[in-house]
Amino acid sequence: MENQNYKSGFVTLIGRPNVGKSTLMNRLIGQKIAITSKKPQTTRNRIQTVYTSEKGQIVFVDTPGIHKAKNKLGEYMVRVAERTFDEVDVILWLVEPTTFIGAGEQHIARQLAGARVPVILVINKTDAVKKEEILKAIEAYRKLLDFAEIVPASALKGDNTDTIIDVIYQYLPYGPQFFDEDTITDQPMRQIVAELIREKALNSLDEEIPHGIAVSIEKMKDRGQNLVDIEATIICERDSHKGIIIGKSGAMLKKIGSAARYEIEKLLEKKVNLQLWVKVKKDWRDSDFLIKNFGYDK
Ligand code: GDP
Ligand code: K
Ligand code: MG
Repeated sequence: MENQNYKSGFVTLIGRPNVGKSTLMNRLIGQKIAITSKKPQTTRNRIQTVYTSEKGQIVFVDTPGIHKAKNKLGEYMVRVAERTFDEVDVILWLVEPTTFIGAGEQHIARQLAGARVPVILVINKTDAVKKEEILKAIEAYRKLLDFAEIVPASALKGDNTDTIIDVIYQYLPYGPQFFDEDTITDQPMRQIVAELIREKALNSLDEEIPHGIAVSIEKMKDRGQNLVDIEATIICERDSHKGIIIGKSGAMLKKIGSAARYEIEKLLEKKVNLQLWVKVKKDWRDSDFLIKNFGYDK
């Protein structure tokens, strides 16, 4: 039966790299779909997830951060983030809990000034600062743009994140249920697995290398008896990087592999036999073909 009070729509998460967009989305839907890390430009794709409740259905769109592009992959990532502005019902803009409004925020504010949809500002990472700082940040941002609402929260701890859901519902239009209740994401399982391996590599490796890596799944096959065989390749840009990723007697690759296996087993709820390889593909981030090939294409 049609429910007249049912609401549904699309909500995009935007903001500078590392403000916690992916952490917040995972928190709101209660499952880890988007990978997160301390490093900027962790999210490369546009990832859609679905939150369903009795009140309605919220489709979250997690985007790469908005930053200055240095290569084709970077340009692609910014395009993905900015294009979503016009396609959604509500914009969630995440910022750090400070009064310093930098060039990055100014740029986003200018982009949003013309937005036709409500913009909810989330002042994230409130767990990391004193209460006065949060109040000052709210005051500073209030002057920047005409926000529908300003919500302080901690995506990491889950503080006040329920309020974010309530506020979104307030601004979401009435509409039908788009997806069935079991739908969590539009990401194919292979892509999530590849991203989890990339996350473990990001967490284990030093600054320079991670930006230049991609992960490709060569094989993912259910062997029965609750066991899945996965073969994956970590692609990097230099021979020297390959050496670092493999590590002394393969120690680094082993570390990445066992951390990834643990998470993939949680995701698939099956035992995983994971084999990892490392390959060099020079300058793949400037190749349209390879960018598409690694699934960064929409
Ligand atoms: P994104 O680039 O905007 O998607 O940011 P991520 O979700 O990848 O998070 C970047 C870093 O900030 C990670 O190390 C997160 O653990 C951390 N982070 C995210 N939310 C919070 C928060 O509420 N509090 C604190 N202290 N750290 C957070
Ligand atoms: K990040
Ligand atoms: Mg992210």
